[in-house]
Amino acid sequence: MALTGGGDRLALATLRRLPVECRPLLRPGTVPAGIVHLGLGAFHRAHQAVHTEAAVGAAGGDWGIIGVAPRSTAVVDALAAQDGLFSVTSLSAEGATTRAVGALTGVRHAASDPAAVVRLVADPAIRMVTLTVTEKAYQLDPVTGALQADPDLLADLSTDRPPRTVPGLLVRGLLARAAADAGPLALVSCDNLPANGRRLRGLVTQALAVARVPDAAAGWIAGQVSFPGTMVDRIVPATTADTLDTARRALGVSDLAAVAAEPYSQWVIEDDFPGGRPAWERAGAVLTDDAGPWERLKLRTLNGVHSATAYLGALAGAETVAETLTLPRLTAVLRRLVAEDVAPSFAPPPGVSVPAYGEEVLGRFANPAMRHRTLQIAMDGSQKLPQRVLHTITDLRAAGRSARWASLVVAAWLRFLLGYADDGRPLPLDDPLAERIRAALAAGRDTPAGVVDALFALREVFPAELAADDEVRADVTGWLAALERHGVRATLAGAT
Ligand code: CS2
Repeated sequence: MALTGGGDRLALATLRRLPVECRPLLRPGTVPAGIVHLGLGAFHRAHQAVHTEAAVGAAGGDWGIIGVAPRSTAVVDALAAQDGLFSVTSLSAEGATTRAVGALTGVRHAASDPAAVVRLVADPAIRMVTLTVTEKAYQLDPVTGALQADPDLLADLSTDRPPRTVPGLLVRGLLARAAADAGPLALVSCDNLPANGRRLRGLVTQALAVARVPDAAAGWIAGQVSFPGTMVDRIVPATTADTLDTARRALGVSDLAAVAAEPYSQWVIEDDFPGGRPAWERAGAVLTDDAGPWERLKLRTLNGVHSATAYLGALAGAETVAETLTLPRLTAVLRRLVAEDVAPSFAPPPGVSVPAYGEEVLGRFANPAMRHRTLQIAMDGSQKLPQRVLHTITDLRAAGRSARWASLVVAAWLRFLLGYADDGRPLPLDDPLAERIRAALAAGRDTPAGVVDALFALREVFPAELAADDEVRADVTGWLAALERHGVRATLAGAT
C-alpha cells in the first residue's frame, strides 16, 4: 500500500513543522526494507519499531520495516496517510515526551492482499519476519504446544486459496521463499509466550506437516530459517482520545496512529540471524544465546503480577492498574507472591534478584500517568495464565513447595470468569475459550469447589497433573470461596 501523506497530519510534508526534539531519527522511505513485521499494534510501534529505528540511526543498515496488519485496516489506513510515520509518547509522573518514529518503510493489510504478504516473505531483500500477533494467533495448545488448527488455518494449509491466518501467511511465504531459494530468514516471535522462538518453530513445523509440503521445501526451510527467542517488555496501554490529543499538542499536527507508553523498555534477543540484523545492541537491546531466564523472569514476575492485579482490581471495581495498587494490603500480597512463589520457581538471569525486579515492576505499575486498564490485561486469560502463573505452580509443586499465592491468582481469574464484580457490576468475558468456559460453568458454578471442578477440567489451560493436585485445588478453592463470600478487600485484609 503506497504511502501518501500531507495536510495537518503527521507526514513527510509536515515534518519540518514538528519541534526539533519531536522529529524522527529516520525519514521513511530512505531506508530499504529488510524486515516484515506481522501485527501493527501499539506494542510493536512503541517497542520493536523504536529499538530498530534507534539501531539503524546509530549504525545504518537496510532494516526498514514493512508493517503488516493481519485484519484491521484502521492502523494501516492511518499510517498510509502519514507516510508510515507515527509518534510515541512516554508518560511518567515527571511528564510526557513525544517523538515521531520513522522506522516503517511501508504498510500492508494482509486480509486485503495476502498474496502481497506472501511475496514479501519470499523477497530476498527481506531477511527477517517479526511478529506481535498475541498469544491466541499461534493456534498452539498453551500446555502441550500442539497445533490446534482452526478450520481457517486447515484450509490455508490444505488448499491453495489465499491464506487468511497468520500461520497460513507464514507457511505460504516460506514455501514461496524456498521455491525461489531466496536466502536465509529469521522468524522472530515478539509475543509473551514461553520459549517463543521454539514455539514458533513448532508451529511452522507442524503446519508444514499438515500442508504435506515436499521434503525438499521442508528441508530448505529447516536449513535456511532460524527462530530466535526473545523477551519483550514495555507497558503500552491501548490508544485513547487522550493519547491522540497529547500527541497533537506536542507535535503541532495530528497523528492518528499515536501510541503512549511507559518510559521503560527492554528487549532480550537470541542472536541467531543468518541473514544479519540491525545493531540492536546500539539501541539498548540485550543480545544473548538463551533468552529463557529473562523470559521466565518477565513472564512470571511482571506478567504474573499484572494478571493478579488485573483480576483483583477488576473484581474490586478499580479501572486501572495504578488505582488497583492503592487497595489496602494488595502490594504486601503481591510482594509475597513474588518472594515466596515466583522467585523459588525458576533460575533468574545471573546476578538478578527476583524480589528486587518485582519491586521495580510494582514501581512501574504505580506510574500515575499510565491509565492501563485492568480489563485490557484481564482479556484472553486462558492464553495468558499458563505461562504467567500455572508454570510457576507446576515448578513449585515439582519441588514439593506450596503455591499458595499463585493459587490466589488462579482463584481471582476463576472468580472473574463468573462474570460480575464485588459490587455486582457485570464483567466481560473476552477470551478465545469463552464458549468452553461458559459451558463448563453452566455445569458447575453453585459452589467454589464446583467452579474449580468445572474449570480445572479445561485441558487447554490446566495440565492434568496440576488439576489433580489436591493441595492446589484446596488453595484455589479456599481463595475462591473467600473472594466470593467476602470480596477482594476483605480477602486481602485477611490474607496471611
Ligand atoms: C499485559 C502485557 O495486557 C497484558 O496482558 O500484561 O501487555 C504487559 O503490559 C507487557 O507484557 C509489558 O511488557
